[in-house]
This record gives sequence, C-alpha cells and structure tokens, in this order.
Amino acid sequence: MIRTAFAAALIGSTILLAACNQAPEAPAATETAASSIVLTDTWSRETAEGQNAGGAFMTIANTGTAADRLTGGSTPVAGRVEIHTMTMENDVMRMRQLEDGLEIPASGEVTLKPGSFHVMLMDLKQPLKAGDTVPLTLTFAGAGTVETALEVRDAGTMAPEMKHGEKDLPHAWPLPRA
Ligand SMILES: [Cu+2]
Repeated sequence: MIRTAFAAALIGSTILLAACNQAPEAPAATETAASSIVLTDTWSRETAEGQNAGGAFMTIANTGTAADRLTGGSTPVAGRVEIHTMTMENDVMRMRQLEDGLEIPASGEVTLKPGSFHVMLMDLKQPLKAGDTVPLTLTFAGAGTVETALEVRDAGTMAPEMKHGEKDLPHAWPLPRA
C-alpha cells in the first residue's frame, strides 16, 4: 500500500517535471521581462547649487514581445523620482508628470532626452557634479526594478535638437547657473 502511494507520488512528480520540460519558453513572467529591458547612454546634467531637481536621460530598449511601462524609480541623491514629458503650450515648454508612466513598445525603444521624455530627480539632496556617477533604480510594470548608473555631464550638454530652438531653452529646465 505504502509502496503504491510512493510510486504514485514518483510518477506524479515525473509528470510534473515532464510538463515543465515541455514549456521551456514560459519561465516566470518577471524573469522574461527583466532581461528584456536594456538601458543605454544613461546620463544626467550637472546642477547648480540650490537647484532642487535634475533630469536624467537614456535610451530604453524593450527586446521583449510585450510592451512594458516605466512607472518610476529611486536614487539615493533625490527625494523622489518622477517620469516627465515636455510639451509646448503657447510657445512655452512645460513639464508634466506622466502619472501612468511611459510605455516602452515591444521590440522597440524610447529615448529620453532634453526637451522630451525624461526622468526627473526631485528634491535633490546634493548638487549633481559633472564627472560624478549617480546610481538610479528604475521601476517597470513588467520588468520590475532595473539598476543603472547615470554619468553626470556638464551643464552645457544639450542634445542637438535643443540647440536650434533657442526659445525653448529658458523654459526647458531650471536655469543651470545664475
Ligand atoms: Cu521634468
């Protein structure tokens, strides 16, 4: 009797194993998603003394087959991290928090850059200095947390597309220097 039960249990686990082996392409969802987000060119711009927020920029690629969503993050240098977009309203560039996060399409990428989508480091605890490296953890709806580091660049660093729209500049960010 006991033998039979043991044998049945053995068979049961064998079947379970077989079932697992048959589905190698369906590991835990978080595992799949975590490896599908790739961050490149992660950087931030140096801030002036007293400037309480700074932008972080990067390219976020999603190599997965499902869309993902950047929802927030954290860093030791700021009180909180928000996801912002920038829009033109009556000739003035305005930042707005994306309450629902930023979608990263499947097999696609989104570039966060000055004048466009960006990660906002709010309530800075210290100025960001050129040459520093700032740790940043980003949170994705599907991929979970992804660790990265921001290279802090000179305040004069501008994406080329910001240079020809002079009127945008004063409104784009808190002025870097008095
Ligand atoms: Cu912002």
